[in-house]
Order: sequence, then structure tokens, then C-alpha cells
Amino acid sequence: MTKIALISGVTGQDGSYLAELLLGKGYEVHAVIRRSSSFNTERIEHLYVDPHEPGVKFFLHYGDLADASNLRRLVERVKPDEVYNLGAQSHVKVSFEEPEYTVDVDALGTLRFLEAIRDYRERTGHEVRFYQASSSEMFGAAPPPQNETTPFHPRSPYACAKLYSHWQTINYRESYGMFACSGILFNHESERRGETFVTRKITRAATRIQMGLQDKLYLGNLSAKRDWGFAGDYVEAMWRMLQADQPDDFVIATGEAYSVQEFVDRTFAMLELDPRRHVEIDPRYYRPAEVDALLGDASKARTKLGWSPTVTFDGLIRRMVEHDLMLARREKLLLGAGHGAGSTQGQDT
Ligand code: NAP
Ligand code: F7E
Repeated sequence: MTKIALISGVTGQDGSYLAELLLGKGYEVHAVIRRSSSFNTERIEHLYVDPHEPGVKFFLHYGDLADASNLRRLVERVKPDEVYNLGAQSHVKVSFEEPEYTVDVDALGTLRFLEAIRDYRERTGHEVRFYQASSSEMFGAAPPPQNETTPFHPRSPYACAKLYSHWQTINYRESYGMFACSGILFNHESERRGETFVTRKITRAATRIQMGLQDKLYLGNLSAKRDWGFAGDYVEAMWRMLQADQPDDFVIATGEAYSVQEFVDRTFAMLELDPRRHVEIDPRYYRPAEVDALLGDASKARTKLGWSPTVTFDGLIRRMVEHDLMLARREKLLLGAGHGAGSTQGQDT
């Protein structure tokens, strides 16, 4: 029997890797995309096939986590075996500027999905497994290392919203016997990472500096420490959670933490650049409250799911640098030919 998955957030970094993984495993994949005035499907273009073609297994549906009736309709129509709720306003700094919207999507959006699944399941008897994209940000000020038993201390509207969804996921499991899992994922990155998250901001800027396309990189707090893994490894963990015998919650992390400064230094060293000549601090990138140190202990996932990361810190930086160097070279070629290149100007956080 072909399994059917429904993904929210498919146009994001993780959604694109997860869709690839599930299609590779023979799943029929349905995914929610938001209507946008500009294209937002770049990360999944390589997966898309015209639905008029025979044997198509990847289907896109318009929808939004703010729209409960839409989520209900999607669950009814798609009849999923597994739902992966990855959709979110996922930027911590932006969540301080848009707290209400962040809570609507990241907290209530999850509740809307859970309710749609509960009703569908009660009416049809069809079991639907649910994955919630929880975050290490929920630990916030709790001292490292953090694992599943560490008390939470969220430090942003984003983290508070994610904590609400985390507890609702557990609540629906305990109240209704739903197979609902919360994956507490530490930072994970890739060449598909959004360009306003610090790692990609650094690799994009450093490679553009090397190609003579910019001179300065402005950053905020360089002393914050994060446990950075590779997104491709982390979507494998999501899938494994939903294949387990029992629903449970898992920390997913590498067990190594580095400061933003260390990320800068290694990226610039890889390109034989001196960061002291190019990196400056701009307080506009500081947050009202900072999460100083995240370091995950993923022993439970290793023991119960057989999961462990495959990409090292340097390996992660190398693949991001190689990709962004290719983008910078292309941008320079286009500029030389008199064409402006796309940029994220005005979206810098
Ligand atoms: P991302 O690249 O920012 O992608 C977010 C996705 O959510 C995009 O597809 C976005 O659609 C969609 N989305 C935003 N608002 C929505 C709404 N109102 N309704 C439906 N979809 C909406 O994030 P990511 O890095 O892939 O992360 C995936 C999930 O894991 C998120 O929930 C994030 O909070 C969580 N998480 C991420 C990390 C990490 O380090 N990456 C760690 C822990 C948890 P558009 O493309 O249209 O904007
Ligand atoms: O910041 C510092 C910043 O925005 C990392 C999301 O995926 O992971 C992500 O949240 C650190 C912070 O990620 C800049 O202050 C310095 O200490 O890359 P980030 P995040 O806030 O850790 C978690 C697990 C999620 O769940 C989230 O969805 O870097 N920092 N200077 C900067 N950060 C940014 N963005 N820009 C700077 O210029």
C-alpha cells in the first residue's frame, strides 16, 4: 500500500528535504503552499511534475495554517497516513516584531491541524500519525546541555508559540490516543537555509565578498552558541519518529556547539579571507532577549530511533560555501553581462 503524507511548510528548507525523502521512499506526497505574489516554490521546483502527467506522486494544494476550514478540507480530501506540520513563521527576531501573527500560525495553526485530524479520525477510524516541528528555542535560558527532561524557558514570542504547540501535541496524544510526536530539533542548516538566518547570511556574504560583490557583513551577537546540524539528516529523524511503535518526543541535535564568531571564522578561513577586515557589529540585529547557549543531547533518538547525524560542522560549512560560491560566480557573470541579480535587500534580519 502506498503511504500518503501531507506536509505543511513544504516550500521551506525542511519541507523540501522531507518531500524529497518521502518521494524517494515511494510515498504519495501532498503539500500545502501559500498563495504569494512572487514565486515561493524555488526549493521544490525539482520535485514538481505537471499533474496531467501519468504516475505523479507530488501534489500541491493552496492553504494556510491560519485557515482552519482549509486544513479540515485538506485532511478530508488527502486522507493522509502521516501529517508533518513544518509550516511556521520561523524567524525568532521577526517574532518580536510580529508576535500576534507568529502565535496565530505557530501555536493556533498546530491546534487547527490537530483538531482537523481528530475529527477526521473519529469519523472515519483512519489513523493519522502527526509530527510537530518543535524547537530547541523552547529551552531558551535553560543551561546546556538540553535533553527531553530539561525544563523549558522560552525567550521569544516564537519560542512561546512553539512551546504551546509542543504541549498540545502531547495533550492530543494523552487525551485522544493520537499518534502525535514532537521533534525538538536544534538548529539545522543547509544551502537551502533562508538567507536571513545567521549561517546562510554568513556564507552568502563571505562568498560575495570573495567575488568582489560586497565588502562588509553586519551581524549582531557573535557570542551566542548553537548546536548546528545538517537539515537533510534532521528530516530523516522526523520520518523515523512516525515509523516508531509508540509516539514519543525526541531531541535531535549533533551534541556540539559553536559560537556565531566560530562560524564566521571557519567560513572566512575556508575562503582565505580575514573576517576582521569585513565583519562589523550592528546592534539592530540584537534581540530583546537572547538565547545564549544551545547544546543538545540526542541520546534518546540514538537509542530508540537509531538516528545520528552524518554531516560534521566543517562539512556543513563547506557544502554551504561551495553552493554560495556558485551563486556568487553566477551573480558576477550576470552583472558583467548587464543583468541585475536577485537579492534579499530589505529582508535583512
Ligand atoms: P522555513 O524555511 O522558514 O520554512 C517555513 C515554511 O512554513 C515555509 O514553507 C513557509 O511558506 C511556511 N509557512 C509560513 N507561514 C505559513 C502559514 N501561515 N501557513 C502555512 N505555511 C506557512 O523553516 P524551516 O527551517 O524549514 O523549518 C521548518 C519548521 O521547523 C518550522 O516550523 C520551524 O519553526 C521549525 N524548526 C526549524 C529549525 C531549524 O533550525 N531550521 C529548528 C527547529 C524547528 P512560505 O515559503 O510561503 O513562506
Ligand atoms: O540566529 C545570532 C542570533 O536567526 C542564531 C530558527 O530556525 O533555529 C533558528 O533560530 C544566532 C542568534 O537562528 C545575527 O542572535 C548574530 O543567537 O540563525 P538564527 P535562531 O534564532 O537560533 C531555531 C532552532 C528555530 O527553531 C528557528 O526557527 O545568531 N545572530 N547576528 C544573528 N542572527 C541573525 N538571524 N542575523 C544576524 O545578523
